[in-house]
Amino acid sequence: KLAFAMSIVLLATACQNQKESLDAVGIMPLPASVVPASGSFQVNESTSIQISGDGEELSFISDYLAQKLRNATGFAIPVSGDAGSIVLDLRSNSEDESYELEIGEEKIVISSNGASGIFYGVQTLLQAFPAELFSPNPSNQTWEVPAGKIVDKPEYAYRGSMLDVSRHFMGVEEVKHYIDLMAELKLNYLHLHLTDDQGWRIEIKSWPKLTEIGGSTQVGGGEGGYYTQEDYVNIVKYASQRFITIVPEVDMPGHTNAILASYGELNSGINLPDGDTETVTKSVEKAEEALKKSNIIREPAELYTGIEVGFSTLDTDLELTYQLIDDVVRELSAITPGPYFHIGGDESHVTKKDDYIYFIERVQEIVKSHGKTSIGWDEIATTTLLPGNVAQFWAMADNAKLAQEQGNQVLMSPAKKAYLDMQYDSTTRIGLHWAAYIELDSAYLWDPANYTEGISKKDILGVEAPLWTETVVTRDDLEYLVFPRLAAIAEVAWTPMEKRNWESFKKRIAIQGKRWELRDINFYKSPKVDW
Ligand code: TNX
Repeated sequence: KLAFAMSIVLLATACQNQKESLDAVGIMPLPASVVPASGSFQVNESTSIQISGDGEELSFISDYLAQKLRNATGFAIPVSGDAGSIVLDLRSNSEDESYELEIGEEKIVISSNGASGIFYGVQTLLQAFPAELFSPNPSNQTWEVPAGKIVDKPEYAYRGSMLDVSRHFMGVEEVKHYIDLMAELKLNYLHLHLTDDQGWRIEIKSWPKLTEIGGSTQVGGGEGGYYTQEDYVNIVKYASQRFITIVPEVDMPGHTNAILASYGELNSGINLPDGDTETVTKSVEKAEEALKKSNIIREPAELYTGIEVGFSTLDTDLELTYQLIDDVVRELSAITPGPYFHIGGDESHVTKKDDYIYFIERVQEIVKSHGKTSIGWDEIATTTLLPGNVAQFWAMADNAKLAQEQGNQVLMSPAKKAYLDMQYDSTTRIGLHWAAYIELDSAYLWDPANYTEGISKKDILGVEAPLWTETVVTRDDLEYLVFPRLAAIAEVAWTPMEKRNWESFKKRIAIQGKRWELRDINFYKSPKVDW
């Protein structure tokens, strides 16, 4: 009996020890190095935060950390420049994203040469606590983190996601909610797909009808919406405090029906949403003939609320087209502090090849003249790219190669792995499946540097997971498609390939699932995981 009781005690201690080890707390994405030590740090009524270093960024980060600790624990958690038990040590002010996190029994120190590094150290620290730390309500329990040391840095510089706010509009609060969840996964770029056939979502003061008319509907015929420039500035600021850079996209020359519906004088009439490819091609030929023969009467296209792609094009011969683009790029660049401007360039099926090339090369110059670097979907690599511009690989390996051969980098978003709008399996209630069904393991098990012939690590700027929203209407819909796959993509982008491991991910994503559940974040409970 005694032996039995003792073995229970031993087992209990063993379990507890195991639970308390820093490499078993479920850090997402997995850090480059974790060395557990014995003992733990406990947050209590005397815990405080000390900041060492200057700047608005550091004070934002310390408040961010204090707020999360206060919410869950109910303790005061004061912040000061004097002594404290949790030290945020910003050693210089570079762009450095790497950090060290040392957890001792008396003290926690997060240090980095860059504010973003400190922010990532904070994210890691929060995940080292029991999952209840993520609950919006205080709970009565011991708040311990296991001791040890983490040294961490990202594998890729660009770790992103995209929201298509054109097909279904998402308000400022929804975008901020998404930014919060991205930041926890150490993602650092949010690409906003601001325009498409179904809707124009950003105020342009010199072309007001883009939003008045072009922003007035969406897929399914709902009321649509748009961001004022003030809203956009607000999003940019909220994101940048969380070390996320906004990349605005204006998709062109295809995917432009909303423009052509707003300003008839830009419409060549090659803009016919109905019919199969053959009918469309014939109609295009007819429209072109009419254009050549006569002074065609330009009139606005009809607003479009379906989900076909590839039927619209800007008129690449028309000077007014470039006047519009110059104004749009100028106004949007002025309120975009990040380096990139995304010019779309995908699926321009009714733009003639030569016209497409002329157009993309000219638009790259416009973007450059406003101080930005162009990113475009992989089709833009069929044109001459300006140095430093980026091709976003989504479907065509040949295009990725064309970019690489020109000495330009590739952003990896292969539709078969990284598309968040792809269904998990044939029973998923929303989403599409033209590229693949993407289960959680499939989203995790790939190596960007070994995915496409001829594209290796040095050619890759980073990884981005786009969410197209043809079928995404509510916040619940969004969360269901995004989670847990966004965590898989975040780890693909953050953690070196040789450190990644599906078995480890599986355990950690179950813990991450608890953190989401406590905040009512809807996610797909993949049968591959023991939740
Ligand atoms: C293709 S991916 C598109 C989008 C659609 C998406 C749906 C890409 C560059 N273009 O217009 O929304 O498929 O999955």
